[in-house]
Amino acid sequence: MTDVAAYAEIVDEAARTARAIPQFTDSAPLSVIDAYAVQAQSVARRLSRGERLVGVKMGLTSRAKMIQVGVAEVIWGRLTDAMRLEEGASLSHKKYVHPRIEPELAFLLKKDIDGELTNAQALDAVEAIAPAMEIIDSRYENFKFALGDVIADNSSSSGFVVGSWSSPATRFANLGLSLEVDGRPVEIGSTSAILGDPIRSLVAAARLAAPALGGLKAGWIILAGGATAAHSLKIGESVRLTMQGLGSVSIKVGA
Ligand code: OOG
Ligand code: MG
Repeated sequence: MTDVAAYAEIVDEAARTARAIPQFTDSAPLSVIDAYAVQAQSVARRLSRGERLVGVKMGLTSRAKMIQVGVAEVIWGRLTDAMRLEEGASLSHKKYVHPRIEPELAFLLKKDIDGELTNAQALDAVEAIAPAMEIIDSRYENFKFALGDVIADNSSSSGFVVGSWSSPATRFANLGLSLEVDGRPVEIGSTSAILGDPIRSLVAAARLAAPALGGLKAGWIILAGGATAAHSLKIGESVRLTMQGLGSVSIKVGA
């Protein structure tokens, strides 16, 4: 039997102190149900330290991401206010184990949603969309994990930055995007890499994550998942995501 509370303390401490840990699944199997229970308890520890739940991140919603990490299931994690970085901010590399960054689309909800929705119903709950970047930081050594490990580790959530919001009337199913580091493109892609259309990621969030959270709430941010492989951040880099028609968003990497 998995000791959920003990596992939750281990991943939470690894994240808090930026220290890598061995994969749980190296020593014992970890079911998806238990892994989400570990995630819930580890994030509850963050909330008890004063952080606030502000949304959900979807993960492994593109082939590029599934291939990069070797896990082929859509997963989700919880976002807190402490994970949000201001546009143009400098993040501190030493607060992470081995941070990576990836281009995403963010949804801002204007209605509570839960359960089985059509694409149109999901779109109807969206107040605005924005280009966003997620900073992921697996707490496992060498960024290597199995499905249960990554779910328990809050699906590698560690930071996110959101650009300017646009109307959801902007068609966003197939927007070109470029992730640039120090002015050079390192990843080029399209929002269509996210489940064929990022709205499907919001539908998946309502089906998979909402039941565990008592619904997805108006005012929450939902990150649709990386559209390309993630880039490993190095001190001194400036990273900018530009998304066709939606503008750009950037951050810097400090020591
Ligand atoms: C797992 C989290 C995946 C995404 O956008 O696909 C994710 C990882 O890559 O560490 O955030
Ligand atoms: Mg992501």
